[in-house]
Amino acid sequence: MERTFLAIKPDGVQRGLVGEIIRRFETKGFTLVGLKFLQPTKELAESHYAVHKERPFFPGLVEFITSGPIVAMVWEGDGVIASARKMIGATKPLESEPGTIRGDLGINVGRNIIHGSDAPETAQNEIALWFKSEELVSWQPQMTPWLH
Ligand code: 3AN
Repeated sequence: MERTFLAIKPDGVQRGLVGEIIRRFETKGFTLVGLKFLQPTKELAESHYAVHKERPFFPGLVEFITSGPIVAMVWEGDGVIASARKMIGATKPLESEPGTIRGDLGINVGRNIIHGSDAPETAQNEIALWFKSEELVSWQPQMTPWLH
């Protein structure tokens, strides 16, 4: 079953959006398999955003993501990587559609509330970076299978 890495960034936590964001993925029908609350180290943030190392916003991005606690999560379900990206919305909040997390809740590109893996390979790498395998719980909700 497909898995993705999602993280509620410091702005999402500071603004009290943790419950709202988790609710959206739960009610969509995805399954939570990993969850932790932590303040990332500089080293972890730099590894996570390594692809952006040469971009001008990289130092500010690392400083921001290490500035406060975040909620790191792994969610599971059919097509969860692409579906979560749709639910998150475009990177630039002014391009993100209403109905998406960023479209409904944010207006600033540097403070865009949530991160979601963009492809199967990045999902695998990000899950391994943020979670030990024993921190992930494989389980099936005991509900009508078509719901999930
Ligand atoms: P996404 O989070 O939608 O996958 P990426 O991977 O292009 O977006 O960028 C990673 C993060 O870098 C974004 N979530 C955003 O916080 C930050 N970022 C991207 N572009 C800019 C920018 N022009 N100015 C400031 N921060 C940016």
